[in-house]
Amino acid sequence: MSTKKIPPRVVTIGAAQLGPIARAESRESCVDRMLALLRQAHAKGCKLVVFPELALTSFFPRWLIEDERELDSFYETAMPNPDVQPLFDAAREWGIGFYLGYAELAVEDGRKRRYNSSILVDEAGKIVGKYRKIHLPGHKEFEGERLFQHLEKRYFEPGDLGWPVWRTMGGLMGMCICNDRRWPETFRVMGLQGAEVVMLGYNTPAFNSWAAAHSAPEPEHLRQFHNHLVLQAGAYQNSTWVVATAKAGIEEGCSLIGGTCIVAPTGEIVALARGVDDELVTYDCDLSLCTYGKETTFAFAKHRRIEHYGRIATQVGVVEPE
Ligand code: ING
Repeated sequence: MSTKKIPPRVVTIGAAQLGPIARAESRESCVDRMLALLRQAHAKGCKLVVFPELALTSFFPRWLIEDERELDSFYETAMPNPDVQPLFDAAREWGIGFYLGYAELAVEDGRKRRYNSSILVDEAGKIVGKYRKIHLPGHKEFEGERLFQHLEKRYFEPGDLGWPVWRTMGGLMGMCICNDRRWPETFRVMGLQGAEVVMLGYNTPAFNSWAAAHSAPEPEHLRQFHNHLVLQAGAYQNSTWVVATAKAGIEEGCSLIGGTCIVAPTGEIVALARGVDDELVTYDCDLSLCTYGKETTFAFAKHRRIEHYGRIATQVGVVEPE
């Protein structure tokens, strides 16, 4: 049995967690905070840095915002734009790629389209690809009994770009956003494209405002357990690295979980943020570690039986037997 050694393909990756962003906080302030983390990442030899979901604003879906101009103020109408240009410039100067989550306001077919989006920028400061969040949690209409709203279904349309995987920065890389991580289909669609790194940002309230309003049981510790459970499962079941970065801390009175982490293709958490403020965690991710799982347990071509998977792609909700 030839013991051919797979040559290492190490990419040092940083997960750049952000603490709370105030409702009135400027884009400049957010970008300055991210530049400080990018500088730390540069000092640690990172080639890729993952920032959170909606990293340029407070998590505004927690509020009902009825004035359209005020709502528009939370979105970016161009990417890059003068506010984020310093991030692109530093990335190019230091040769570091990055993932940035933001609220996207696009005009397509003469109509305003609103998405919860992310971009992947390479080490030359070039936008490699864009992703628009597909699984939107929460609700569309104001729900008075909630302690705070979660109006992502009001402020965003479901993404229309699928889950692409790009060959960039020395590997096969894909993106998703927050709630997407709870759905195994997210990781599998990228796994079926050979993903070696799946990166994502998240804003996850520490407690469920609906459950709290209905005194339904959901202990806070479950939020962190479920966060890591789905990230580790996604990594293991698709033999890919997963980098997940929180916006954390008490943001406008709403507690957001931390738990920013880097997960190996084995499903093990190899780097974990300790606090709930701005914090960088890094790891030397050897992308060749994906190969073993992709060639054995999760050699999809060898083991998958798609003739039995029909319901997954053709049925939306539950259909119970008679
Ligand atoms: N936030 C949460 C998330 O999926 C949520 C919403 C929390 C849904 C807990 C279900 C359970 O982490 C975002 N922004 O999707």
